[in-house]
Amino acid sequence: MKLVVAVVQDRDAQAALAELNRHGFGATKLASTGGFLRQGNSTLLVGVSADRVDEVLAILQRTSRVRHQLITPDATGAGVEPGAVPVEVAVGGATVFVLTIDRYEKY
Ligand code: 2BA
Repeated sequence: MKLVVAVVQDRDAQAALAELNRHGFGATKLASTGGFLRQGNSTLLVGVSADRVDEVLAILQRTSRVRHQLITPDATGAGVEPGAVPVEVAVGGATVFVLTIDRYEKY
């Protein structure tokens, strides 16, 4: 048994959930916040047998897009410095962790 933990952009989460459900995977969506941009994103939890992990990864790959975002660095958190230059960051598609689950119970 594996647990796929995937951080995706909010805009991609519904499509990912729909595809996961369509293919018979159970999933949970948690509201999360990126530590760098401090903006909302979605974390999907998908419990899956080890032999089907690649199917889940393929779904996440095709439903998650890379988007480019301009941010103005605020290193201290005290406010953007005058004259600070915006930089572009590429966000997404999906940041995925696959964990081995020792035990899975459902009551
Ligand atoms: P954020 O932490 O808000 O990061 C958004 C995007 O900002 C990242 O996209 C990356 O392109 C950029 N970024 C992050 N940290 C940076 C830094 N120190 N310097 C310059 N640019 C930086 P993604 O890599 O696609 O990550 C999207 C979201 O996935 C992240 O949102 C975070 O919520 C999650 N994530 C990414 N890597 C993670 C990790 N190793 N552990 C846990 N969560 C992670």
